[in-house]
Amino acid sequence: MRTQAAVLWELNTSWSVEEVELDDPVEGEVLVKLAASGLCHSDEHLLTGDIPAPLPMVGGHEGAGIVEAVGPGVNSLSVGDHVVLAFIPACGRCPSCSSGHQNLCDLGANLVTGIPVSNGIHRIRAKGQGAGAFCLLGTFSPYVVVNEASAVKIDDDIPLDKAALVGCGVTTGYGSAVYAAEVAPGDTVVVVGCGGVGMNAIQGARLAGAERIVAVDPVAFKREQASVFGATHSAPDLGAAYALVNQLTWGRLADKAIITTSVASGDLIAPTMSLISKGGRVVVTAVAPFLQSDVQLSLFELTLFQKDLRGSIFGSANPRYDMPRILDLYREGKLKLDELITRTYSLAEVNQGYQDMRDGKNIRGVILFE
Ligand code: CXF
Ligand code: ZN
Repeated sequence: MRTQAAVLWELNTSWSVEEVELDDPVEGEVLVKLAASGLCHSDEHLLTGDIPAPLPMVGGHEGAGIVEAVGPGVNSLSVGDHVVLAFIPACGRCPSCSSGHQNLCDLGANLVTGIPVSNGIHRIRAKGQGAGAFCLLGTFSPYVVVNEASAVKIDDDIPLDKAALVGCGVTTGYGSAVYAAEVAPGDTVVVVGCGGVGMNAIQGARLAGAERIVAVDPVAFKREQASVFGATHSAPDLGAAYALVNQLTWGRLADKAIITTSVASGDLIAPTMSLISKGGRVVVTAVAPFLQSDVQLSLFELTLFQKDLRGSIFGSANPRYDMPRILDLYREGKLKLDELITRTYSLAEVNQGYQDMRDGKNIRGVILFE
């Protein structure tokens, strides 16, 4: 079929919204008509080259919609099913999936190349050339063909524009607090960076029983919004956060800190490690540029204060278990999704959406399809 898509042709340019050719689903794949796609910072990482990937690539990895056709051999989904697309597929059979770590599924190996796991052949052609689908999804298009491992069935009553956010930002943030940081009742938690992922780390920390949640962000609008999601305090930078946490905890410092800035960098590690107490943990969820390898870290404190520094992808969550569970929390009014969406755009406005993100105007921008 012919459809529209936002394609990246060259680094540090902009998304080109153009007509592309999309193939029918093959064995194990489904065609999904999307209702919405979130604008996550990782697509910006693709544009800047922080995440090195072969181009052209159709962007977008945070989508939800309705299954319109199924290929041969698909047995987990039917036409008409409402689905959220997970930015890492979960095959259910590899060592990671079968040991409860679907976020590390072996099918994720081609996440960044965007080459379909089903048969290694591009499903999309742009200007006659094979194009990848970012995170094996490519949700900057009203139609996607994805492996059934990337699609999770959800209840029909959940609004799809809200559900889309659970495909990356919500689950990543929530899981960073609940699973990666293992926030416990009574904890003091610092969340560094309050965009679409950070706000959900705040929600996850609140649901896990944190007593104090300190939101750190230089943008006043984001610090204000953080209180809507459960932050109890805020600070504009790590220096101010240290003074605040020190005073709030009578010098014991925080139990957990979660880095969810738009871009991770080595110079964030030492000041964030200094926010946590003996036996505390720092989780790095933000993505750093591929070539970034310099980190300042007090190894003395790491050992003597038994501190823990941990990376996390997809919030260390299991998409097939956690995404429907998060949507249940939303339905029960215990986790906010509506408030995450600051502005909506048409596909043609995708570059405006990213400019608004760069300008710090959005918690989440969302593309709505027809
Ligand atoms: C990213 C993580 C790095 C690979 C692409 C997707 N996560 C989501 O935003
Ligand atoms: Zn994302």
